[in-house]
Amino acid sequence: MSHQAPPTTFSEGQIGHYLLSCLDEAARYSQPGPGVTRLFCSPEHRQVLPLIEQWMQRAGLTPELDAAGNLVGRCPNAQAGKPTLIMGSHQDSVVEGGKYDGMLGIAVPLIALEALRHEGITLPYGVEVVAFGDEEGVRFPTTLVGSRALAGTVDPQQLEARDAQGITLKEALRSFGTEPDGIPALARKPANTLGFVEVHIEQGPRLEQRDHAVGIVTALTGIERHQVTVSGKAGHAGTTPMPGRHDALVGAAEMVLAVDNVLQTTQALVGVVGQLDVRPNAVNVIPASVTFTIELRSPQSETRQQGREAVQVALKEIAERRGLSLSMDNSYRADGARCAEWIMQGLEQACANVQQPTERMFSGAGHDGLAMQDVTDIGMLFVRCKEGLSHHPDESISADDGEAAVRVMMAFLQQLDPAKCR
Ligand code: HGY
Ligand code: MN
Ligand code: MN
Repeated sequence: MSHQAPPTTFSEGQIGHYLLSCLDEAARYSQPGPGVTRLFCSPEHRQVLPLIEQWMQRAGLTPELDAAGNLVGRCPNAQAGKPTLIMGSHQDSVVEGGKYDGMLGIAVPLIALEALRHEGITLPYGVEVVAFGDEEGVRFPTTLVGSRALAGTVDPQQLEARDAQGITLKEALRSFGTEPDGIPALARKPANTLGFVEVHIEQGPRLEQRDHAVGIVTALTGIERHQVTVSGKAGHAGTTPMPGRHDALVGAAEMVLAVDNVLQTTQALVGVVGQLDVRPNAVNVIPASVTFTIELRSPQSETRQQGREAVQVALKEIAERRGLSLSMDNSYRADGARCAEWIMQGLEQACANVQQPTERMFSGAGHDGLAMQDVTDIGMLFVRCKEGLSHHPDESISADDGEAAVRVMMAFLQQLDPAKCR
């Protein structure tokens, strides 16, 4: 498949359209169906890599697939071991997601580097741009394996997590052509890492309300995920008397409402029950068991703990009253992250240099910075998205806003003084 050719000049207006055409192309690498579905270590993940490799080469980087399934582009200075700025975002999507969540943060820094290269500008420090393999955590109950590999914080237990087909994350990496035993060696050295800066769509309405193309992120929310299993007793839907049934789905339904009630009534806590599976899932059988996920999000870990405990009490009461058994296992937890003041100020300076008004803002979404905070200072630049919509096929950004993000990153990269990072 021939890839979108770069523009001959990176003049006003050209960059935005080039960016959107690159992202349109990347979106083709998806399972069939609405929007984009490209999961970790999937055929679609494999198929999109040559396109990203080409973007990296145009930016003057050498691409390499690492042991954790990340595609990493490094410039000669980074390869030579100079202090390195890491940029990038995730290649994976949710199910029937949009074109921009993740992939925008891979394309923007690469086009910024390509445009600087086009202008004959070389940077005095190293740069890496990473296409992280797994940030959404849709295929496996765990996530951030790619960025945790760079931070040196992958828990070997994560590699034993199984997808819906029972394949472990470790097996999936091996079938993908990488060797997960090599993950520990991927850890970056804090002393040699200048910082991690990610460009991402806002996935919310505030930039539209402010009528700003870009925003500076101050902090990322903390997230925890739990797998709940409710077990009752299967039986014949027509002959089993209603009283005395142990219907796992009716119990789970009451539990889902109880989770929602905790979320609605606990200050500064948000979340969702996003996945629910019924067994045996037959039209005329009383459900024997139900598994569902609970996500709790808050920048304060005490608030998440308060919510978690309230949920546990509520679910236990429902299970006992309905004669059901219950398990609730924590499958993922990431504390919130604060962005570094020097990166926020650097991005603000860059926005001023390219006449982009901007303000600071909190991220209710999690990102790879939740893992990268363990190895270096982090920062994020948000880009306006239409109606704040994300995790939806209609996710969209304008060419002008995309161009604004590229120009901010070009200015940020040119003004960055490695001696003054921290
Ligand atoms: O779920 C999130 O916050 C992110 O989109 N992975
Ligand atoms: Mn997402
Ligand atoms: Mn994302």
